[in-house]
Amino acid sequence: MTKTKNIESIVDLQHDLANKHKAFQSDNNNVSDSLKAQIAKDFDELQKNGFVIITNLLSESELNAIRNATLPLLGDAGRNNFEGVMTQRLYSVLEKTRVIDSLAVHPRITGLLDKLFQPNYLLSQAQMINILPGEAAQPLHYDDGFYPVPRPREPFGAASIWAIDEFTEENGATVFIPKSHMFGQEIITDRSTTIPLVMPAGSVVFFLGTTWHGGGANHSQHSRLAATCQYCEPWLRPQENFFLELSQKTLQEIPQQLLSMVGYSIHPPFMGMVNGMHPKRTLSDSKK
Ligand SMILES: O=C(O)CCC(=O)C(=O)O
Repeated sequence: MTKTKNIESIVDLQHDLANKHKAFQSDNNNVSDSLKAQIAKDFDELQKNGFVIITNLLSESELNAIRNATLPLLGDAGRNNFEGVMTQRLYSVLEKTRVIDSLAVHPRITGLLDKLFQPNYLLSQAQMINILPGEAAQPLHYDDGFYPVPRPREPFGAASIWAIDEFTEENGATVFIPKSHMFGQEIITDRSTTIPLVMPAGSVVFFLGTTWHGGGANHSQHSRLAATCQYCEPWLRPQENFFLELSQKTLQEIPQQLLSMVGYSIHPPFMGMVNGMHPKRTLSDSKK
């Protein structure tokens, strides 16, 4: 029989009360000193500019696997100029293919997320974005603006954009306003202070949910494919409803850390519960 826990005050409720399914902890014991140093350097850059570029993380064969699995799944172009009328977006990516799982939980990314957010932070959404030739620039925005809390403030979210094709100024590299994570409530439409994040295929830009950015115009003859993952604090509502999207088959196949990130985790003491229990208890078979 499990020992009964004694809650003396509200402070005790902030701790992990679960017996069996403890909070997901990134495996810091297996992180080498050089990886820790890289993550610390990336984090400093992120705090300074609101974004950090990490180059050449994916091999040519990984890039080809992502292209081969996702390009055939892309459908019509977007429904407005924010989605992009010349941009194809693939939603519910995790239910359709396993090829971006390792990007979502890449150690260079989770190392930064561990520093930014509370344990059991969540994936907020994942998408493929294919900007076609002729696309105009996307309106500037910041990604956690739908949480109605005035700026300046700490970010509630953060995101990665992975260059599956090379990002060039011509083909629609994402544009960013350096240091804009510190801006207040002003609405930015002027693009004169933006810079295009030119990077080789296989690189990623990671940025705060408060950093102003937007997709670039594609003046080239070729499409520009990217994979993007957005993350948020574990006490916020994610944009994508993974509970309705992901089948039991997918839940069995994805890595443990991703399972926690799509909502099979608890923000202590009870946020995320099912029938008073940890949500992992709803899983069939092995991960129960
Ligand atoms: O595709 C890009 O470069 C950026 C897209 C973006 O920021 C978005 O759709 O929210």
